[in-house]
Amino acid sequence: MPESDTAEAAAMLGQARRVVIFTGAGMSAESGVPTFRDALTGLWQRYDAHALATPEAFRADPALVWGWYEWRRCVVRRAEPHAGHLAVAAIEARAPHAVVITQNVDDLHERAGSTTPVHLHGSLFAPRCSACAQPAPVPEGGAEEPGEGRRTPPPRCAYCSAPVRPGVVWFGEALPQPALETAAEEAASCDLLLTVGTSGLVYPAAEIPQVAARLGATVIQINPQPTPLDAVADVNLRGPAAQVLPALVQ
Ligand code: BV8
Ligand code: ZN
Repeated sequence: MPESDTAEAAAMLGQARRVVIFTGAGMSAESGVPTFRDALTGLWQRYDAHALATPEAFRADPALVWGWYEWRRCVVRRAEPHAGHLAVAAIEARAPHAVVITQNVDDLHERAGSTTPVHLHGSLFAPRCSACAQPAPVPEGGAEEPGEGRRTPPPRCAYCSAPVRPGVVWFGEALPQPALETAAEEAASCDLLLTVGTSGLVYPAAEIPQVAARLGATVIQINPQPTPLDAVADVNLRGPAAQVLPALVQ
């Protein structure tokens, strides 16, 4: 990746007044949290993430779906934020106004010091009742590396004893309105959007960088691979988040 691109991106970032940092699963990859499309490694690989991350899958086999999320929470608990997460927190602290908008359901941005990232797709750490929506306690520990795609029966709601579900947004479910509204407002009013580690394929989240570009914001992309966001990026930094992000805040 040309040094000049990194220097140009760092200069743009240093002059920006209102910054959005939009992150996807690639942001967590170097912390050892598999990207969504790779989130079915090992013994889970017989399943398709897009099929498993749905209300239908949970209704059909709550123990399988709950077991998958338990395993993912266990992976996140063992993971550490990397230098890229710390760089994002530094950008937030330095810019006159900055907000992290993430599609990720892990807590690595929080653990790196980012203040209140907007979670468009919920969190692994906010289970709730599948019927009355009461928040449920986060189970201690998580499934060890699963055996046969290890089934773990979900806990029962303390109020209505319906099964507890993961606090994430599944395919076919609406995104939380407050998060979506905040994200849309921030994208519409920012002068720079930094998109990191997203394939830009999942909607409506994928509209966020497009709104910013359409309304004249500078868009910087960090991704080792080409994505549909190449078309709107003013600067395309072809590299991994943990390497590229720290170079932007030196
Ligand atoms: C909804 C939580 C309607 C669960 C997730 C048009 C408009 C609206 C909806 C649709 C539409 N077209 C299609 C839809 C339906 C669907 C959709 O978008 N489908 C896709 C597959 C086409 N959208 C929905 O269903 C949404 N709901 O629209 O509901 C509605 C409205 C009103 C009322 C009722 C219903 C809900 C979508 C949210 C689904 N939940 N996550 C969980 O995690 O289990 S999405 C999930 O997939 C992730 O959160 C993530 O957002 C997404 C994957 O995207 P990425 O984050 O980009 O990750 P990915 O693995 O794809 O890519 C990783 C990238 O990182 C790659 O580019 C790679 O190159 C890069 N990378 C790798 N290593 C690194 C790196 N980058 C930097 N550094 C590295 N080291
Ligand atoms: Zn309940």
